[in-house]
Amino acid sequence: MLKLYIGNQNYSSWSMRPWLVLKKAELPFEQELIRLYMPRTKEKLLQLSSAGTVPVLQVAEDMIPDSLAISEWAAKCVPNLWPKDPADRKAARAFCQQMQDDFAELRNAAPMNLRRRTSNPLPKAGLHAAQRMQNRWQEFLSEHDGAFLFGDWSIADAFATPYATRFVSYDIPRDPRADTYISELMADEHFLEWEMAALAEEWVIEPAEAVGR
Ligand SMILES: N[C@@H](CCC(=O)N[C@@H](CS)C(=O)NCC(=O)O)C(=O)O
Repeated sequence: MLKLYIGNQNYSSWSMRPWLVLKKAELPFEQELIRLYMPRTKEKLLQLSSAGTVPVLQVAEDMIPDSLAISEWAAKCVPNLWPKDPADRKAARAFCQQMQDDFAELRNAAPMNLRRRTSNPLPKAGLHAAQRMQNRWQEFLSEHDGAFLFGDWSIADAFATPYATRFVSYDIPRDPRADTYISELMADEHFLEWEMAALAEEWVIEPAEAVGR
């Protein structure tokens, strides 16, 4: 049996990614939510793994932390979670790594907050990162037929989804092709299931709400 530990669904962009991957993989899993930024949160997270963060996937006695490591584990069970073509597969992996390491200006200027709707303009650095993000998406979209970055849905799209929500929440300007891609991700049945749970949450993380006010 698999168990995925996640953070608040309204805010935890890292948790959303492997959750989407496991859903697409049709691997049945239980989930347990650990409320972030509460007095005992860190202690609970450190009991799960030395990373001290969510997501964590429990596979029997093993604990796998990190959204990309969990996605790689799922792709061992269901290989078509990565694109078929070897060059695409390499590019998709590099893209996911970049989604983790890069774009901090966008993450900081527009933290994932699924309830949020604002049209206050982002600071320049955030806008610039958002443009770089769109350019990256368009690079892949223009090279492949289909609605997703590498044609069919792949882990790369799971890694793009939390960024796509920021374009909607913060009304970030986007090009028509990027807009179509964002709409596709936002209409995904599994994203909608996650979003519904997020919208039902009543917990508020003030520092995230204060950004861009
Ligand atoms: N690189 C990690 C990042 C995980 C991460 O930063 N998770 C946040 C929640 S979205 C967290 O657990 N924060 C709690 C903390 O750092 O105390 C991944 O991809 O899983």
